[in-house]
Amino acid sequence: MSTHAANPSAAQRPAPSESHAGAMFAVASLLLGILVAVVGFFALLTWLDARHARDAADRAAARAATPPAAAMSSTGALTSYAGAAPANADALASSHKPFAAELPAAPAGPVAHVNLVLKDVTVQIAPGVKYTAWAWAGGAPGPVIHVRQGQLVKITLTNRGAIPHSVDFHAARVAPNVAFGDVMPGKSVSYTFRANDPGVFMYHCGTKPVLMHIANGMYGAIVVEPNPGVLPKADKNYVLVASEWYLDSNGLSKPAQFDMDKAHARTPDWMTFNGYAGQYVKHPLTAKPGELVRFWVVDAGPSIDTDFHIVGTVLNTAYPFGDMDPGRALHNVQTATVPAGGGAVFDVQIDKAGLYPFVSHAFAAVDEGQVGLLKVGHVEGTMSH
Ligand SMILES: [Cu+2]
Repeated sequence: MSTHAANPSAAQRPAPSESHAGAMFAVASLLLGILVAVVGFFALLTWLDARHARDAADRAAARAATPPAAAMSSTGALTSYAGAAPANADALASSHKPFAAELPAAPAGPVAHVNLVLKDVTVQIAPGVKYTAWAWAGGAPGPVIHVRQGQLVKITLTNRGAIPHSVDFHAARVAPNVAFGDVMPGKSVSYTFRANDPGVFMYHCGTKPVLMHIANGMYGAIVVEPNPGVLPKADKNYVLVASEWYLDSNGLSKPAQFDMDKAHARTPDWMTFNGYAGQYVKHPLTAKPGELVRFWVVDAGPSIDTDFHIVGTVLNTAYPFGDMDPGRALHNVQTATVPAGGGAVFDVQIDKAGLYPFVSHAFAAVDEGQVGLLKVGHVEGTMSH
């Protein structure tokens, strides 16, 4: 042990000797040497680690490039039938009777009786495009149901299809294992719930595989009208149910059926409001200038959100996610997302006469049919977006 270090007074010397400076230099050099060695060691570790990571990445990439035979699905080679149309598509679009978007009246009295009858039917989802659907009351979406907040809703589901089905109401707070169970072909089942939550909600078949049952047309909307005085009175009320269709053929010569690979890849052939591509382009919804128009929108999916937008105006009031508390509403927004399995309500007031397209502004959806027109005032002609 150095006497300098052992003697506290040594560190206080005003002028250290030559030998002391030399010792300090030697110690500093040693420390520097150790530091270089340590830094070098960690650099080596880092390099090894990076090389290991790169090797792992290379191995993963190689695995991805050569998947085992069982995992080799047709993803990436799916055939799209988007836009398939017969020569007389325009005439068919004109003669098509559009799904009634007008909100029906809510039943009077304390109980709302809802009868849903399920059938296997062939529906049209675009001009000349047929699809083998599982649907309620003859089409997809199922009937628009309108009840008042606080009403008791009595659901009766009758299965006239070939396989078991069920019905799940998003407006209900009930034990799903009790209420939403499967109904065998030829049978009926009933359950009740109190519609305490206002808004617009999806209902759908919840039988496995749910993706297939929804995609095949087993969905609809229920509007639970908020208590009187909560919302400003609307002059027009329209209900739109957005959905996707996944086809195994173009559906022109024979009805198309569900394609699970496309549904998993979320690459629909058609996307619609109320089940039929572009039906409100040929048959616009209407309003007078200055009227308050309320859209009750559900996105049935099964998998893709709807980004609701009206071209040429701004949504005066949006009730996102169907939360009908006016204190939480949004004002003057351009586009609002309605999630798959969710709902939202939009109020618009348009002063200038014209044709105003309503779309999902995720624009692939427009190309695939999720577009309609709101015709304000007396306007000639039509347009699509
Ligand atoms: Cu079903």
